[in-house]
Amino acid sequence: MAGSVHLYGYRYSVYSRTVRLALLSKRVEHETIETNPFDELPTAYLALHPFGRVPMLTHGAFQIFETNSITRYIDRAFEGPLLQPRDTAALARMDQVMAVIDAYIYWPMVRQVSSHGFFRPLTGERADRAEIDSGLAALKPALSFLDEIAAEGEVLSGCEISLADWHLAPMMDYFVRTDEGAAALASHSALQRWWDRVSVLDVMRATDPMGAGPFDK
Ligand SMILES: N[C@@H](CCC(=O)N[C@@H](CS)C(=O)NCC(=O)O)C(=O)O
Repeated sequence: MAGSVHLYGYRYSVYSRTVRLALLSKRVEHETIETNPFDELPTAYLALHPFGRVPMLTHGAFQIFETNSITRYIDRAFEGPLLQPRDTAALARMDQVMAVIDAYIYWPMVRQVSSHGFFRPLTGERADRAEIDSGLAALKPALSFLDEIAAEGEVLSGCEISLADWHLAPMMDYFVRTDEGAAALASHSALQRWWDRVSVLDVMRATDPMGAGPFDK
């Protein structure tokens, strides 16, 4: 498949950052088109993404949405370091971690704890303590699960990067900006070790949504 690559994403979106991390890891030249899914979206966008979310990727005439489909596509379509383990068990772990993140982690970590504990105070919006507490409670089994996975070492080792790292890292980055999130992570030692290694990588810095650079290459 030939053609230029366009990422429709929103600067503060964790899933958009996941795709950018995959693109940067593979050194794929791309253009980012800032698309705020919380604003009214253009009809042309909705025609391509009927669910009105970000991210969406186009590569030449090909277009695809759903983050885990996009990142797997990027890994297969472009040269560069492999982001999916060759080993069957490790690949299954990667798939499992990404599915768990989507099903059980995104909402409490991002939309509850980080939104109410970090974003709303930053922008002067009313934050709801009950949302933070409910998110933290929901995350207890999820953090234990991730800690076991990190300790097992097939993925989330902090050494061999896979798509599971890029699925989780943007969410963790917001979570640890809250006192409660940082404390919760610190009580899961293998997961904390993973974060200590991953959070300092150049691609993480280059995609920091709160960094000085605009949401571009
Ligand atoms: N299942 C989608 C989820 C994408 C998603 O929820 N993106 C958020 C931004 S991180 C969004 O577009 N939210 C807009 C909304 O909830 O209306 C994927 O994996 O790409």
